[in-house]
Amino acid sequence: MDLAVVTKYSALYSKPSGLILQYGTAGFRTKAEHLDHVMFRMGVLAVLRSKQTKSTIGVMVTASHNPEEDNGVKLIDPLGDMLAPSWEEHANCLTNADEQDMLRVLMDISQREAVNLQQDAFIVIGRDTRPSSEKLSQSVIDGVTVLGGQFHDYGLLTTPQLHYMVCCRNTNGQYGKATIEGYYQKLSDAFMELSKQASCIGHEYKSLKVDCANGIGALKLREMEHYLSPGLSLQLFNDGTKGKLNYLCGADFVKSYQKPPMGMEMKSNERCCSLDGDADRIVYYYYDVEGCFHLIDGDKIATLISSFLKELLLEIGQSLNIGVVQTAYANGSSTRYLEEVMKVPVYCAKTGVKHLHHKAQEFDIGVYFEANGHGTVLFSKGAEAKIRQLAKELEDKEKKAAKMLENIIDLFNQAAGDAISDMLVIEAILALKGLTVQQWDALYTDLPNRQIKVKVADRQVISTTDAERRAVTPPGLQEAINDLVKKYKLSRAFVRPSGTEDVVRVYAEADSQESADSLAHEVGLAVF
Ligand code: 16G
Ligand code: ZN
Repeated sequence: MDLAVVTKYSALYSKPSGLILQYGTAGFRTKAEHLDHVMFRMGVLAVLRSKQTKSTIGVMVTASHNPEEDNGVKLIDPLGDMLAPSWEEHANCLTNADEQDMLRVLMDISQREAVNLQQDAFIVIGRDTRPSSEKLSQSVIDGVTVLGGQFHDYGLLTTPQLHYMVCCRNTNGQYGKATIEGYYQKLSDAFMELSKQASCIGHEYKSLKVDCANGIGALKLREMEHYLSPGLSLQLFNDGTKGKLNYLCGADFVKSYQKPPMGMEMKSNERCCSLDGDADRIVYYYYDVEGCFHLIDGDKIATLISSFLKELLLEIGQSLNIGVVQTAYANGSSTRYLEEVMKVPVYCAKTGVKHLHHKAQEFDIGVYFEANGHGTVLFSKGAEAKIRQLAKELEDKEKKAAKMLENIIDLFNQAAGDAISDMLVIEAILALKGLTVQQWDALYTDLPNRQIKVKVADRQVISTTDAERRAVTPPGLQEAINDLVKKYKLSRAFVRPSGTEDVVRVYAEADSQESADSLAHEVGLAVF
């Protein structure tokens, strides 16, 4: 195979002059019309990565919660996880190379990574429902085939479903079958088993209202619905038949604005949830009888899940260690509750799923969630084997607990945070524990908080340490934040450059909403 063949075709996918993009926390993202060359080149890069790892690699075309006009692409590594950091660098070099430098960059990557160009390559591709996604995924396919790579195009898929497919294909089907039916079957089997256990206890599933952000989640939940019947009945809103993707709806909107999505019919005390545009995030919420809106974010999801897992481990008498991984955005009340009431160790990682995922791999059971609703639970190989063995060996109450744990393992998508899988886990836990959404919400009270964005000339002048909780540069900024924080009770604030937008993000929390708002505002001014 000769790399020069790439240059023959790449001119067809011309790079807008002067455009420089960075493979950020979730791959490349920008306006869809600027992405043709990126897609072609990422198809080529996926082939090199596949040859190097002798594994199937995934390419997902999506811009998640971004506006419909945007798009993006990310590569999925052999175990279904995010692309290795050294290859993110290669992705940057390749994407930003001028046409005449393409061959040199490709040769450089192949040499440095010792890629055997004669090795076979296999790529799987998925895309979200954006109008631009179909054409852009065709450009990925062109990049794959130009280097002789084989591929399977799954077409419309949620991001976590593609992670699942990659994981299945590289583990000889041990993780599951690499088809959409395989995914539905695996999750619904585990869910229905838990459902039986819940009805033994006398609790039934009820219906759940789901805001699908006018995205892929709606299509996939429609396909999955009959697998869940007669367990859970779903009422889908913002299913893409009328509204625009992510516009005034979806998990990111609900979390950021702390209000319900447009188009959702909510009655008081009804359990509702929102997915984001590629269905890897979920948040829950409800209106109380006084008409007050309550958001149940990723922190409270992590708390519900880890307390349930801890209870089950106690019942089976195993001292497997559980760790919870959060980011700096985690509400201070959640961290305090986990550490002081639940006595679970909590760790803070940098924003972006790859950082949390990495840290969570250190535990027998690693629970990780970002406050924005992105997360999952990882079980170490040893912990999983132990639990499966106990589910066979134990008796009575202990056996039941071990079986529940076994089903929970199968219900989680361990390759990536997955809104559909997380939703089913949450629904199962609520039913098994007989908890209402209000009781879940009452575990602790969130500290009032505020997030704002600040536009600056160069956001990279801000650098941080301590998992983004402290600013290192520019000089004096952290001292200024410290002084402002001292003015308020129960307060905390930090700043960080966004990895997906050209802005600096400011987070503040304090004992009242007024205090959180004014602390965020004052810290925002200090950033200039
Ligand atoms: C991306 C990340 C998400 C993170 C967000 C932060 C993945 C798959 N997605 O969407 O986890 O919360 O970026 O965005 O890692 P920001 O850097 O603009 O604040
Ligand atoms: Zn997403």
